[in-house]
Amino acid sequence: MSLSPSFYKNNRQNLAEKLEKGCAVILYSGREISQSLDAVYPFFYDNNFYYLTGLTESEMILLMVKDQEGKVSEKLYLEENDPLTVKWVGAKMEPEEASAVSAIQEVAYLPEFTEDLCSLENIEIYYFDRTPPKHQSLALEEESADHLRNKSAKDVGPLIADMRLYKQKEEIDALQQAIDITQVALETLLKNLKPDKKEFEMAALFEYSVRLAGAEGLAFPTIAVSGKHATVLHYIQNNATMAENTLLLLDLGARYDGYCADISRTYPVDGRYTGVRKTAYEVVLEVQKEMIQSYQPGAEMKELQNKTRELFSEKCFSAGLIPKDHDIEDCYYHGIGHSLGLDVHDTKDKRDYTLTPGMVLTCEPGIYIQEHGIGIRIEDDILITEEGPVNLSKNIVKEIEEIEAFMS
Ligand SMILES: [Mn+2]
Repeated sequence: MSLSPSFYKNNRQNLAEKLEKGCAVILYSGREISQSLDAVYPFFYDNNFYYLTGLTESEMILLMVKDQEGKVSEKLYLEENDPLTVKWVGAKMEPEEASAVSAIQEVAYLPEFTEDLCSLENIEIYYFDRTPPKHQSLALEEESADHLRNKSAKDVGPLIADMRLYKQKEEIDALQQAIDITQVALETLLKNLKPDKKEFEMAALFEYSVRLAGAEGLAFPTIAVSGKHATVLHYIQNNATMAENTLLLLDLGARYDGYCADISRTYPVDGRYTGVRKTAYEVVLEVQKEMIQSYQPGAEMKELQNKTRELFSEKCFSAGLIPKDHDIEDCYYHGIGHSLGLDVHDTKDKRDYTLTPGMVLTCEPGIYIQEHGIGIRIEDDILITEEGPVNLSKNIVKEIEEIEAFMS
């Protein structure tokens, strides 16, 4: 998995342009984390490292230097394969393979990193990635730490976050693939949705179908929650039996070439929307459609949030779901959307966006009413363009008649 080498090369060039003269950037792919004895947690590479290299293995370092004249050089460092580890867990990438993926010409083994770093002259500013998680930050050798003493250290995270917020053609294609695979897997799930099954059967079926359809895995742990537990936003126990006359709230997504789909749908366990569940579903669907239309260039995330609140207040009251003086925050207590990309909640340090062409944002209004024991969320992934919003997940069923027909 990875996009074209020129994509990563361009990203590095764009980053280099943002840097001042006389600085170096040090990025690290991450380390394997021990789970217990000789078992390790599944490794997940640093997304900023991936964005600049396309590489997904542990213990890789990228060193970029912009000298006092503004000349940029880049070099990649890899762990050397040792024959015993190769026998047990397989070989890691060799320099020529890593070079082919990343379009980085100079590739060496890790011990050279310390040497190269310590021999840098006239470089006073060092950029590190301070994006969480902390346990993935690079641990420097003592010599390197000595070399860096009295130099200025900066965070490269915000610079890369600014770039990642705007999606390029190849990234949108990857997101579309992730969404299309999510659709296929969701349809398999929907065909098998019935009362008396367990929530985890639905989650497992989705996860199996996603892999089968060609994704490398999940964008995030699948949420499959029925009935009254659906008022818990990130419920991932998924162990209840699904009852008749309840809804199943699904929040899930496939990951493709590193890019995440993030889709929510709320389906009737027994194939029919009835009673208060139907009323509430209609309200959420109406609000969602109206909000998608509001995803126009120039709109502010804060305004969109306020507008969602107002729409819900008005519609929930007129549908008889809540009393007039009810605080809507009791039933709608999350954001209308977030940026989507290599991370599901992409580019953490930038949440107050002005919507701009090239951004991909989720639109996910939801209501959660304790009194009725219901939670409903509908989420699509929206590309902002000059011509207005483009719903990348428009083919995933959400109209009542379509869903009921599909399940019958
Ligand atoms: Mn989301």
